[in-house]
Amino acid sequence: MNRRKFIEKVAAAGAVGVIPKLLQSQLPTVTAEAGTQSLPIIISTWNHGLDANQAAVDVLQKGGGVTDAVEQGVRVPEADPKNMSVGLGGLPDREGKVTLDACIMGPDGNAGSVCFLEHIVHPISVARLVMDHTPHVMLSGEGALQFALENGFKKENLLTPAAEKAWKNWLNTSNYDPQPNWENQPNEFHDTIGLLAVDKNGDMAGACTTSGMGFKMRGRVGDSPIIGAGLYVDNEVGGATATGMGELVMKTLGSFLVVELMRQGKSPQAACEEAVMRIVRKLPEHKKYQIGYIALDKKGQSGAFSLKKGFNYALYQADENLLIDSQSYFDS
Ligand code: SD4
Repeated sequence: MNRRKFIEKVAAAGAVGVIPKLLQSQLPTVTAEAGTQSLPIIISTWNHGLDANQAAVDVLQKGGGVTDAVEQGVRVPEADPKNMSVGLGGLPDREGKVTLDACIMGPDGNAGSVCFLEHIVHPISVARLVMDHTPHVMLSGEGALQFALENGFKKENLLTPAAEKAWKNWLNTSNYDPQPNWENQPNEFHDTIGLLAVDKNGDMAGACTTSGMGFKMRGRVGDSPIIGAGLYVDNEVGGATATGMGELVMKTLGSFLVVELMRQGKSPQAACEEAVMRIVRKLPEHKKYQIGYIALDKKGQSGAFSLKKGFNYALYQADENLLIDSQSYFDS
């Protein structure tokens, strides 16, 4: 697709994505979901999802498996030093150390995860190895690093000059006060990437990877590597993944909740809305933060919903890869 056509499509998709503030009783019913979509379909969080989706599609088109596709997809933002919220170049914790969280799930129900991992550009591939080659689901910190190094990963400095500068700047106030969408300024900050795929056979996998909240406390682990919080995939039903303030997602086990709501018959859209509403009802701190969910079911129906305006996601469907503005609970 040429650049102009692509931009027009983004603009058209964005135009339908903004809705006024929603009251709980007025949550929209999305109707464009009936029937089975043409597969494969890939959905991922934020604008870095466009390139990630493309890398995932390339794997599927070459005959690769759906788990390979999601892994290869999220490796793209992990390797991008300009992306300050995933992998290389991610914002550090308050001590200036970049610590990464990632997890992956495949169609067989298997899962792998790493958290508080330092010095490795591709935590998602370490999580994949944990899934495929250990009796465990999650490795953390030193143990995860040791496992990575034993398996041929290279130890690297992940703190780029730009991230170091941002950290030194932050030290002037040392005030941990994440703002909604603050990591989503074009060409500078993004956010966590979560990516879900359903291949032409209807098999599903998902991956999620992040450097977590910038300037977090040392040792803090977010939702992204927690199976059921930042990511959940059940090949009988569908998958979901989350971005935003991880503590709220963890307190409600958001991605598992979305998948269970789909299992009970809700559409991916309605399930994402209900998971956001769970946070609104239960956690008063929701007013300060952003949360975004995306979901995909086995038939290729997709949905997304966020607390605040400003969340977007990339959807690859029927040979088109579009950036779409999510509907949100608040109108700002
Ligand atoms: C976390 N959920 O560590 C991640 C951060 C994130 O957009 O998604 N930022 O809490």
